[in-house]
Amino acid sequence: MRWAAIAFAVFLVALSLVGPSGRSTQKKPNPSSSTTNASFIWGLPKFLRFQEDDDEASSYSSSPPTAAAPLEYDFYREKCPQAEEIVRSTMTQLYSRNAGVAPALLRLLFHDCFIRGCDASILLDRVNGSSSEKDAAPNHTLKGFDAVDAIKTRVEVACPATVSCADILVLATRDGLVLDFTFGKAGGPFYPVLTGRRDSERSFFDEAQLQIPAPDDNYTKTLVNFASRGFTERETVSLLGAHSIGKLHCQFFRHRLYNFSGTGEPDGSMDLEMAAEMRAACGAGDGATAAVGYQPEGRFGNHYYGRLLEGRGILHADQQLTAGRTVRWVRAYAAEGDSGLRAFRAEFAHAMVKLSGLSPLSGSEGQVRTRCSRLV
Ligand code: HEM
Ligand SMILES: *[C@@H]1O[C@H](CO)[C@@H](O)[C@H](O)[C@H]1NC(C)=O
Ligand SMILES: *[C@@H]1O[C@H](CO)[C@@H](O)[C@H](O)[C@H]1NC(C)=O
Ligand SMILES: *[C@@H]1O[C@H](CO)[C@@H](O)[C@H](O)[C@H]1NC(C)=O
Ligand SMILES: *[C@@H]1O[C@H](CO)[C@@H](O)[C@H](O)[C@H]1NC(C)=O
Ligand SMILES: CC(=O)N[C@H]1CO[C@H](CO)[C@@H](O)[C@@H]1O
Repeated sequence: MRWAAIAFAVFLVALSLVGPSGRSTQKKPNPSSSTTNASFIWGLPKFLRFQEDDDEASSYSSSPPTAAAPLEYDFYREKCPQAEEIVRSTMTQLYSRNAGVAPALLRLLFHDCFIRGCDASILLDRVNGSSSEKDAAPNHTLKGFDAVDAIKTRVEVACPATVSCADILVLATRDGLVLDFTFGKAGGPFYPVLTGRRDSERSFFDEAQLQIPAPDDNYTKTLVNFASRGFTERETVSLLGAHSIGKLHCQFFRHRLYNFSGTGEPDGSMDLEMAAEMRAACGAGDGATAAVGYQPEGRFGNHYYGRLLEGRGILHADQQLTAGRTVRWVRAYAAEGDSGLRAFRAEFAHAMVKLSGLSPLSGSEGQVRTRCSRLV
C-alpha cells in the first residue's frame, strides 16, 4: 500500500507539472489522439510504465510519447466534482453487502475493454432486436450490471448526463479492487485512472463472440490475443492473476475433469488430488450452477500463481501459462515471502492502467448515456 500511495502522490505532482488543467480549458477534441488505442500510457510518468527486462522491451521503446492524451486526471473536476466520491462510496456500500461485486466488475471491465476499448459497449442491451455483446457466448455468467446501474443512478442525480458509463465502470472496478485488498491479507494496489471516456453508440456482438479469450484457449492463442491489444507476455501473465478473486463455474472446465471421449481420466496437466476436489465440488450431474475459486476466501493475492505451479490451474487457459516461457513470470509472482506478491501487485496495477486505457472514445465521439444499458 505504501508503494502505491507514494506512487500516486508522485503521479499527482507529475500531472500538475505537465498541466492537465491547461488542457481542460480547451475542450476541443483531438481527433487523431482520441482514436489511438493504448498509446495514452505514454502520457504517464515514466515510473508508472512497465520496466521490461526481457526481449519484449524493444516493442515499447520505439513508440513516441503522445502529446495530447485524450484522457485526463480528474476530468470531471469542474463538471461533476463529486463524481468519483459517489462512485467510491456506492462501491463501498455494494461491497459490504456482497464482496462478489469486486470480481464481477473486474471481469465486466475486461470484457468491455477487449472489444473496441473501454467504451461501455458491454453494458448495452439489444438495440432494435439486434444482438448486443451481452448475447455473445463469452458473456454467459457476466455479472455486475446492476451494480453499475446503481452507481450510475446516483451519479445522474448529482450531475445529469455528464459522467460516462465507461468512466464509471473503470472507476468502480478500481475502487472494488482496493476494497478487496483492504479486507484481505495482501493489502494492495491502488492505481491511478484517467477519465473523460465516452460511451459507444453501438454494441459489437460478432467481435465479442470471436475475440473474448476462451477458457480452452492454448498458450499461443492467449498470448496472441493479448498481444494484439498491446500487452506483453509478462503483462498478460499478471492480468490473468485477476482470477485470484471470484468464481469459475464448472461448465467452463468440467471437460478437464473427465475425458468424455476416452478413458474418463482428468486432463493430464491437472494435479490428481485437485481433479478429485473439483469433481466433488462440481458434482457428477450437470451442476451448471456450481462454481469454485482459486482460494476459499477469494481475496486478491498471488496464490493463483502458486496453484498453477502445482498443476492446480482451473481453466485450461490458466494452466497454459506454465506451458511455455511465460512460466518464468508465474514463478516470479509465486515467489515465497514478500517478493512475489510485491511484484504481482505492482505489475497487475500497471497492466490495469493499460487495460483501462484501451481505445477510449473521447472528446465529441460517442455519447454520454443516461442509462448504461440504453443509447440516449
Ligand atoms: C485467457 C484469458 C481469460 C479467460 C479464458 C477467462 C475466462 C474466464 C472464465 C471462463 C471465467 C468464469 C466465469 C464464470 O464462471 O462465471 C472467468 C472469470 C473471471 N475472470 Fe476471466 N478470463 C481471462 C482473463 C481475464 C482477465 C484479463 C481478467 C481481468 C483483468 C479476468 C477477470 C475475471 C474475473 C474477476 C472472474 C471472476 C468473475 C466473478 O466471480 O464474478 N479474466 N474468466
Ligand atoms: C432503431 O430503430 C429506430 C426506429 O426504426 C431508429 O430510429 C433507430 O435509429 C434505430 N436505432 C439503431 C441504433 O439502429
Ligand atoms: C493452439 O490453438 C490454435 C487455434 O485453436 C491452433 O491452431 C494451434 O495449433 C494450437 N497450438 C498448439 C501448440 O496446440
Ligand atoms: C493501435 O494503434 C497502432 C498505431 O495507431 C495501430 O498500428 C494498431 O493497429 C492499433 N492496434 C489496435 C488493436 O487497434
Ligand atoms: C481423451 O482420451 C482419448 C482416447 O484415450 C485421447 O486420444 C485424448 O487425447 C484424450 N483427451 C484429453 C484431453 O486428454
Ligand atoms: C448477462 C447476459 O446478458 N447474459 C446473456 C448472454 O447471452 C444469452 C444468449 O446468448 C442470454 O440468454 C443471456 O441473458
